[in-house]
Amino acid sequence: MPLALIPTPTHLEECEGAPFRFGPGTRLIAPPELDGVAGFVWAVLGPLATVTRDDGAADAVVLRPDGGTGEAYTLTVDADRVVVAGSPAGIARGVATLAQVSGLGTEGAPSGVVPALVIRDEPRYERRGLMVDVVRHFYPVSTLERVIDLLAAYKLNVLHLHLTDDQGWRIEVPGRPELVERSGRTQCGDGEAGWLRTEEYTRLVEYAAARHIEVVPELDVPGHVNAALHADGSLSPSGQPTEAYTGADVGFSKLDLSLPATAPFLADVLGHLADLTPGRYLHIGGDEVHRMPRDEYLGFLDHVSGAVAATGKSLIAWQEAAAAGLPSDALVQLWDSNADPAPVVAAAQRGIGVVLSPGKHVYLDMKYDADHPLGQDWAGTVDVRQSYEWDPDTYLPELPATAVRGVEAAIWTEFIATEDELFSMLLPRLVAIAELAWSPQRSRSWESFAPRLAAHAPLWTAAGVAFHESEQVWGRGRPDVAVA
Ligand code: TNX
Repeated sequence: MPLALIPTPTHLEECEGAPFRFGPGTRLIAPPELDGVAGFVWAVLGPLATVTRDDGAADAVVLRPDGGTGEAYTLTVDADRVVVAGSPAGIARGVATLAQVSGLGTEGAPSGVVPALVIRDEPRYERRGLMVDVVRHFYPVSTLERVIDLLAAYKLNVLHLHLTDDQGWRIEVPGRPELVERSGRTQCGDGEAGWLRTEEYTRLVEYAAARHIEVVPELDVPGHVNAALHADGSLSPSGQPTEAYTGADVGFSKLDLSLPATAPFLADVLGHLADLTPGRYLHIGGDEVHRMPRDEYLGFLDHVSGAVAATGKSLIAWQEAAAAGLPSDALVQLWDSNADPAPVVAAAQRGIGVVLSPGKHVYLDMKYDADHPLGQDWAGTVDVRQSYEWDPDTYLPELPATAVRGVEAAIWTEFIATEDELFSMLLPRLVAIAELAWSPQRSRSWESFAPRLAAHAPLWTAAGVAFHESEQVWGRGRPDVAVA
């Protein structure tokens, strides 16, 4: 079987010469500005002796910054050396490719032998992400680090964390300890949840940054706020804390900007999230506010837009917010395959970028098939092929292709509880979406992708993460699939 690279690279040339072999003497040559990436390199290639200066000797993996920006990279392998060239972010993507070419030989087993080749590669979209709902069920740092490892392995570059909702509040805010103390332990059902302490969140952001992955925190307002109203009675018109909520309904809670406590609450939380965020964006939610008159909703979004601008960040919001007068540096995230997309198209015509998360393709809380025990099906069932076979540039024909800034998968966790359940919903569909978001449309096909995907299963097993053996990929209908 040929090299089973995912995402398939823009340009790949396999060369005639002898392969490179990792051995006990193999050194890593990484200039000091790549310090942050070195930890990632060791994690995927093993603990190589590392030096900062290139003396030109053989038996080396060379990380070579080329002064560029963006995520393009070149990977050149011959018998003597492996060279990964690009910007620091590009080098991180090239290292992910190197991990695959040295791990997946013809038998699909890790070999440490890298065939002579030249790969020149760059992403199709600038934003390629995953949203994880850590509210409906909570996942600790250890699980989220494993999720980041998965993103890095498949060249995704955004982890969007849904941190607040009706059922719980998952992030400490200085001066407002009641948010986690009163609302940190609840989630959907009766299990005990938890929250991310400031040090934990910071550690997670650093772990992601070493892999050139941006963490986007989401404060979901003005709806999905029962956990805040339960923690702080002054945010409710009655002045009394609401009851805790552990069901799976949406759309019943809201913030009230006419209360004196509301604006300071927003300023404090957004200010803190901005302090924790090296990236450019904060996500302000804006979805499913079913009990608020339209004018009030639009006024609220004006206020939040100002509050985000005051932090120096730009905002991202779910598609409902497209109807508001969002600033031109905002992004909107399309999710509801059943809703009228006209406001999103109109916002794009005003220059606002769009991230595509269409439920019927990339909502990874949807069941694989009607009998699947986990998740839900309001956007339909979503098997691997349904995640893979669509074109973001033409998904909304009215949307100018330049407005499409990227693709983000989402996993909502009302009906997904354990880490194994989480990974079995991510894998293998997230890997399909990673290829969709990185590789040119013309070089993708399901027929090429399915056997490559099957060849990756041993890597997931080696990483100790669960996956769903979809019939579409591993079924008896595909006798040509080589599984190691
Ligand atoms: C819609 S997608 C929601 C979430 C639910 C999800 C379940 C979006 C912006 N809002 O509150 O968890 O459906 O699939």
